[in-house]
Amino acid sequence: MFFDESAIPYFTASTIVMIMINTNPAEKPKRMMIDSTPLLGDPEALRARADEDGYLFFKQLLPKEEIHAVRRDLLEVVDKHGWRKPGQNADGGVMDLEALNKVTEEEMRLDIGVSIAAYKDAQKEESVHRLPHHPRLLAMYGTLFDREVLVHARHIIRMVTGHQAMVPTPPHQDFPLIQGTSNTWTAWIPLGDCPRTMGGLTVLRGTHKLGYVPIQPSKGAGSIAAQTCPWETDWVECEYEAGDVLTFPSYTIHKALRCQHKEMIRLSLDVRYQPVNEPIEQGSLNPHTELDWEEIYAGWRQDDLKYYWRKHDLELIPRDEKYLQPARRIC
Ligand SMILES: O=C(O)CCC(=O)C(=O)O
Ligand SMILES: [Fe+2]
Repeated sequence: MFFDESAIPYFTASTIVMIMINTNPAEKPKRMMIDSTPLLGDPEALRARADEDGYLFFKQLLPKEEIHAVRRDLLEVVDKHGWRKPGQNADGGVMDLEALNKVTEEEMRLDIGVSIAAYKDAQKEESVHRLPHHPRLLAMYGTLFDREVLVHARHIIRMVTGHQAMVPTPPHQDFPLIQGTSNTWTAWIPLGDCPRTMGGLTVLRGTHKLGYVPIQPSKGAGSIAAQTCPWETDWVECEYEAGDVLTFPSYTIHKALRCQHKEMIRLSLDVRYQPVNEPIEQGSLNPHTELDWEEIYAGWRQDDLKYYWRKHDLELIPRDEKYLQPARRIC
């Protein structure tokens, strides 16, 4: 060791080794998400963690089997459209990219990963609309908000594929896209195991404190990118398993990692939650596709979740286009 450690009292030996290895900041090893499950019984500590980090991660919040049931419903849709390689079990996500690449860019939903027609079929699946109301999710948000929880109705079903026109979701805040109260939280729910090489979601820790960050147009889901400053590098990552849940408030900057397995489909849900007594942008109660609720509900077996939000006296507010106008961020 050529450092005299006694001369640098604030550094431990391991810190010195880290500094020596990480001469290039771009190579800094990524921090992994902290599991907040132990805080679920301590609301104050849970809120303090959320306030500090701008995200909460819960290992195995949801039963794996329930996640896999939703996954299978969506893979059946993929199968119906002829894009899944034959010879796999019902959970297998290997795609026939040659078949999928026959779908033209105009026919694609590039924010999703499959065709407009297939996405409509996916949106009709009852299980997709039931999972967001899982008692374990409602209990977690009830603890976090300490108020009655409203589940937004517009769920996004990511069916991210290696279609030639797809690009990973760029860094963004959800606020300009969702609006309503900034106290709206996104749950990102992987529908299957999603290691980093599969392109899971990563969060820029602490950015919830920035407020609204000006946007630039971008390729990829949402079509907007938040501009980050050079020192904002604290991206936290995760090796997600089916049953894990990530959640963050709507100013937190996040993005998807690049999927390194082009032939695999990455299935996940984005679901939003907020306290019921705060304003909601009215579009958050519409389907995330060109179908009306009656068309979505047509094949459902149960009625309990149809128009569930109508039982609340909600403060509906219109969408404000100013948040989607490009502007430069001064760092
Ligand atoms: O799954 C993705 O690629 C994007 C998800 C996202 O941005 C969200 O859940 O808000
Ligand atoms: Fe997002």
